[in-house]
Amino acid sequence: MARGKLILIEGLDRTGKSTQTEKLVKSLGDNALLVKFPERSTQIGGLIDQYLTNPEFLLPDQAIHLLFSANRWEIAESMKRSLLKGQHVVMDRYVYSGVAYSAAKDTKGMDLNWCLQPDKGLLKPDLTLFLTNSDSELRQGFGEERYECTDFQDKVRGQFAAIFDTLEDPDYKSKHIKFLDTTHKTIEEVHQLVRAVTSDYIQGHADVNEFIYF
Ligand code: 2DT
Ligand code: MG
Repeated sequence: MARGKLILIEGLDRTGKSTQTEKLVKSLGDNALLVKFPERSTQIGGLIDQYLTNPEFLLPDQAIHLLFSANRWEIAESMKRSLLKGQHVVMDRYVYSGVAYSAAKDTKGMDLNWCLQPDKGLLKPDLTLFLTNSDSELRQGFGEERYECTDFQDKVRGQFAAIFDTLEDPDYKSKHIKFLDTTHKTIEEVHQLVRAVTSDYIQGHADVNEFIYF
């Protein structure tokens, strides 16, 4: 039996990732599973949730970085089992967010390469849809969590660009990463795009069974 595909929707805050991952999973039917990172319901996820929601809950930048990665490792085996059973797994954020948000802090020694190391060996997405949006109203209305402010988001945007321009393998990038500009598009229009790109990929790679790893 063909394995399922590992599909990732990535981007900055408020670009519509959660809405689009939910709609994509629904449109793929019974055969798809949604995984959101950070997964806040696990023990490690509980610590991450406290860090994000409570400004007084302090952790060194290195420590919280490793917890975000550990949160992916906690779920890695069960994700792989689902894929092997033929289920598609659709993720809302993953390794690229892990690297971009931490590297955006400019902490000494925490460059892109350092940030990627703890995720080495995790499954790499078959398809990443990176959502960008330059609607100006998105620059207002951030929530209350750590990282949700315009200055920091601008730094994260720069780090995402650096990952895709300098860190990621160009051959992998051209085959497995698609950039979708959602500016001035409705939720439904973006969904149709996401759906089209995803079904093209799934059909075009139906017989590919080997996994790719970070
Ligand atoms: P949500 O708003 O999507 O719940 O994310 N983050 C996320 C990191 O700093 N490192 C990671 O590895 C991941 C997956 C992005 C909460 C915040 O957590 C950040 C925003
Ligand atoms: Mg958020």
